[in-house]
Amino acid sequence: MPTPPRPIRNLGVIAHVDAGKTTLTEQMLFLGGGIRALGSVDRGTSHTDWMDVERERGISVRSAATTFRWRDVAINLIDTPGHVDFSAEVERSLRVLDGAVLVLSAVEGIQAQTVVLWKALRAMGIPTLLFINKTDRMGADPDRVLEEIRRQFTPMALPLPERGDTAVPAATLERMAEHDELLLEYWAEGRPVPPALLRERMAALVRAGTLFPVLTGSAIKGLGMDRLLDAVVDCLPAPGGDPEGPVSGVVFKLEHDKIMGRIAFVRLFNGSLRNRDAVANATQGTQEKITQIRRVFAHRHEDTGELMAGDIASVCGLQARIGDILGDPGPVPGAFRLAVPLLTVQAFAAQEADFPRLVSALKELADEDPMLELQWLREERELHLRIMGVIQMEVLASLLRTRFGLAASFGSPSVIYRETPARAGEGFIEYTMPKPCWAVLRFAIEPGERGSGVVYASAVRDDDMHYRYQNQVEKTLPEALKQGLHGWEVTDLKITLTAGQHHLVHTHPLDFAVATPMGIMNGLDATGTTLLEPMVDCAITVPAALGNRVIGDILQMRGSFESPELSGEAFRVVARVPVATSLDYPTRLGSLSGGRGVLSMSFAGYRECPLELGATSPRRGIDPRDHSKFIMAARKALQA
Ligand SMILES: Nc1nc2c(ncn2[C@@H]2O[C@H](COP(=O)(O)OP(=O)(O)OP(=O)(O)O)[C@@H](O)[C@H]2O)c(=O)[nH]1
Ligand SMILES: [Mg+2]
Repeated sequence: MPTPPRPIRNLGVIAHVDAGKTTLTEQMLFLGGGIRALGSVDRGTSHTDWMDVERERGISVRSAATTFRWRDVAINLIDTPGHVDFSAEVERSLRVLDGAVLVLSAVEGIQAQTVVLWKALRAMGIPTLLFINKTDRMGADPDRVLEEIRRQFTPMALPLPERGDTAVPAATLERMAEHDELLLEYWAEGRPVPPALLRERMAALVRAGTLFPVLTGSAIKGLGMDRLLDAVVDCLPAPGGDPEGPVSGVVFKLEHDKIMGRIAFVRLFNGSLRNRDAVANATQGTQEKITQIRRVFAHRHEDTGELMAGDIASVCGLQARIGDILGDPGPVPGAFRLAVPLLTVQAFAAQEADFPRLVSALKELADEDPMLELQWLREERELHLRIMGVIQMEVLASLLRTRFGLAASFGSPSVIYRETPARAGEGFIEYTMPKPCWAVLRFAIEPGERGSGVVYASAVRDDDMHYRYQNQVEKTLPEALKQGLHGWEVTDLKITLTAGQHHLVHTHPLDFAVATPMGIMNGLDATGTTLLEPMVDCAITVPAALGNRVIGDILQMRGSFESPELSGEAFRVVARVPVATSLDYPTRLGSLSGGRGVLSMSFAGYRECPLELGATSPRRGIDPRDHSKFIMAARKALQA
């Protein structure tokens, strides 16, 4: 029986857009013998950017997973996209990594998305190597970037000593000694540390997430690649997990194959899977059947027939969605939210006759990627999707064309607002008619802090309202909060169930699911709601002469900014602006600055917005405030 090659590294390459991740990946595949000839992102021939739209645009859109070898270690490498529109891909990949290479440019240094990614890596405790790329470019200054990293990220970012190095800088040793007792002894006694010991302690500190080795090089010229790969093998952890244990895995990526259909990329944390195994999909509550397990190399795959704990492979036969958990959810790390879709957009078929095909194509795409949250309004014949940005729209159009042979277009995107209670208030519902039914609920609703989401508690005793009815209220809340007074999702609030009553005879099992939306809407009517709009942080760099113009733009977009900086010929400012007013700013800045402006954006949460500057969304379905109609519809839906 074939056993997967061990040891393994599950490695992610992560960075701001254009930092050189795919170029670096190409070099690693080449050195690892995975490919015979180097491809290039600029000529559209790299191995991991294989989608048409990736090759046309020269950016990565999907995470790509491939395996190669370095010093007898199998490296499962995930090349992630850097563009913020595709943050969801990064988010999904982060869940399955044991280690990461965070790439920075030796010219641009830390960029907006680099900060976001660094925070995510630290929050998830993923051991990280830092690679300062593009040292061949004019204006490259790796020392300055290292200083930036130390100042903004961590003082524990240390240049990795060369293998042959015997003397480690005293400052480096001192830093390490703060976290390592053995090294502390050497340092205190002023004794030189044997190089082998030093390397071993260093690796241990990296694996503990305490130390962050910094390497430099040029991916395009293939400089610094061997050292980086050595560091991956020497310093980053091998996966744990017991192949004999109960199965536990997660689907982090889906591909579509003309013959095989849906192919799921699975990282297994525990247990083993084999061809023809049945496996429980814990997320969907279904049983799935595996038809084939493959290991993916740069441009071929091998039918390995088996996947063992700690490893990554592609699995055919599953109907899973991205993010689904197979088997035991216990060992699977939670997902770290990098971004949420901020825009909604309507899709149109170029030929009216293609509408039904467009519906089924988008259903298939949304089934693979739940983030799209496809809404099909049958009566209106409308299709709405949630997206991160305009580039994602182009990608969807291209997918519809290449995979489904469909010509489709999208309307102009509109912002997804939210709502939050304007003040504290109470919601009440007595659902006792038309019989048979009995559910009485009283809620206290209070505004919560920005970003706090929905906090729910019950202050009702079991005797008054059976706990399974209380559970039903809690389960119904997300649906009840999907549309507030202005049609947007209601968030940042505290809801307390202060009173509730069931009836021993009259209460029907689903009465509280019908009553909850009515009680909540009654409460929102009492509190009123404030509109919230999504914001982005923009780091803008332009030639000094354009500084005033940019400040004017920021104010006009209803933005605010902090301490603009002038260094030499460059004007730099960090601004926070509404998504609604800044959608086309990348294009506007481009033409204003003749392409010399640099702009990076990252999501900065939601903030209050006057209703007249925002928008309302038409209600879908029946308003729970229209009790008789709502009750009829809800009963019918719940019975179905
Ligand atoms: N001069 C120089 N250019 C590089 C280097 N590495 C990458 N590039 C160039 O930088 C651009 C972006 O490279 P990619 O490898 O596509 O960057 P990426 O990080 O994968 O980009 P996304 O996946 O779209 O976020 C291309 O034009 C590369 O040729 C390098 O070391 N030196
Ligand atoms: Mg790329």
